[in-house]
Amino acid sequence: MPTFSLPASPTFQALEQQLQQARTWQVRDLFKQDSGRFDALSFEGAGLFVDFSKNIIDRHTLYLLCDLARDADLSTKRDAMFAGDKINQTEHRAVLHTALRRPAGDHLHVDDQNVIADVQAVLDRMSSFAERVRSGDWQGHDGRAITDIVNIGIGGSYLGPKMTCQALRPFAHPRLKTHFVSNVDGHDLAALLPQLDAATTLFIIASKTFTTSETMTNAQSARAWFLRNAPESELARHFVAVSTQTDLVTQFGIDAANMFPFWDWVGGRYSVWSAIGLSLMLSIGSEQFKAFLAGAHAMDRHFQTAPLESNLPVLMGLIGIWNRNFLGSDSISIAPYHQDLALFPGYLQQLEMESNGKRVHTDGTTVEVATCPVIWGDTGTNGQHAYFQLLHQGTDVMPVDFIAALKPSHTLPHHQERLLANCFAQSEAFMRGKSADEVRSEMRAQGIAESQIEQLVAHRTFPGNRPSTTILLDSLTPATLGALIALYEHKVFVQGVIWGLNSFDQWGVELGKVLAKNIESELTGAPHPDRHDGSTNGLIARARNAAGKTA
Ligand code: G6Q
Repeated sequence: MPTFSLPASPTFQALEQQLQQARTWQVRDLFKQDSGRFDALSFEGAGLFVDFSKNIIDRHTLYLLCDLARDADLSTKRDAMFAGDKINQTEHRAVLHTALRRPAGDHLHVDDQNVIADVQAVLDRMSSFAERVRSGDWQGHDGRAITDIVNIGIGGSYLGPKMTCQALRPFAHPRLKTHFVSNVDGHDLAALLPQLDAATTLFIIASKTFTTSETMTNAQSARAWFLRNAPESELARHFVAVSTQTDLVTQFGIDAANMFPFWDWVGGRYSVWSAIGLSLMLSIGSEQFKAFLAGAHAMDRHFQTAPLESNLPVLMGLIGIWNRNFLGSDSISIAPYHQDLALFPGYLQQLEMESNGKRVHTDGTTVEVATCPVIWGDTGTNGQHAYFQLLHQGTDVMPVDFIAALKPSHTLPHHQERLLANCFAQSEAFMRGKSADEVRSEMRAQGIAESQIEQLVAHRTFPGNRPSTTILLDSLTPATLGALIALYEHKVFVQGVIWGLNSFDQWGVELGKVLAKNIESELTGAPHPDRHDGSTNGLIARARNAAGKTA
């Protein structure tokens, strides 16, 4: 299939013309002119409600953007992903995280193998293991039940499990504490180990390749710590693995019976739905984990079947293209108004920036337009008291994704109304702004002197017209969390298609890994100044001095 080029597409000129008009719009005026705007520009699917109406768009903009998606043959490319075509061309792999959430009994053949049956077989094994640990039937070496689960993994083998365990903490098993160690920095593991009792701790070594330096270093240190506290014969009760590499897992000393496999067609950042989600299943139980998968599957079905014009991931992706490539914004702030989603912005950083942070098309030619914006953010209301100043009055316009649940999972009075009021007020303020005249009359009403008003008026003016999208969940449950993550996954897919990228490789993380290996050998052995520049040699020398090594 030929690579799509955004500027060469038939609809590009029409969108450029639309942009000329859009530059004259004030969204607050569009609401006054069109009483049906909210209903026309908000959509529902898979249990989520998404309000796009505070973006700098009108109905015709969406119509043109959907034409752009048709130019790019989005539907055919989407169907190819779901069918298991090898769309990750640089790694010759299918991209089938969607198969991980399909119902038992479905069929999907990849290389003559029914992958749904394989997925279900692993899910069954995970479920029976999780239920044994949760019930206390799986015991540590002195006969006590497991109390602490430690997931050792990094990147995609860390961010998803940690984010989802936190998001679903109201569903967590009361006896099981879940911990995550990812950083090769020994401060990470060293801070955790004193809190653990080896006899009641279960380590999950989560690594697709089982060669990742950070994970293997932490796994070896955890193993050594365990063996200082328990006999080697007990290792099998306390270490399990999630990987695609049986040989490496057994070489490490983990029983193959305690390894939960997955497949090369599951990308790291799309792997929380696979056995990589074992820590989540241990925490919330297999039934809730299946509800999480079902929520994502509902979003998959919506993405596959809803018309482009009301398809949530399609519209979210296309409005992101409009903001990035036409209106020129270069970052998106993610603002979850739900404390349990505190790690969601960080999770999306990997999902979006590792997937679409690229500068060549699938055929190796250079992309002519800007690709993935910077993704960042923190929970509301905390962000309001920190960096929202810049979002309201800074020189750059940064779209915001607000995410909120209508019903809380706590029972404290007053909090929820205040939380939602803040969420809705922020999107209103970004859109509406406050004109100089409004500032003046407000200050006059407060009896402030004219001279003081004129001193302050520019400071107290808000430009407004700053775009945002609001995503509402009924409440944060395994099903709605699954749908929310899948919404963003498919948004990333849509944008990858429009930019003509392979969203499923990550060659950009390789160079640093190779250089780190060389430098490590120079920190432990002899230096090789011929390999480096003056700065890198200088830094290596300082580290060697600090460690007492001679030049
Ligand atoms: C994600 C990347 C990356 C990966 C980690 C961990 O898409 O591939 O974040 O998940 O590098 O890899 P392993 O699971 O192989 O240890």
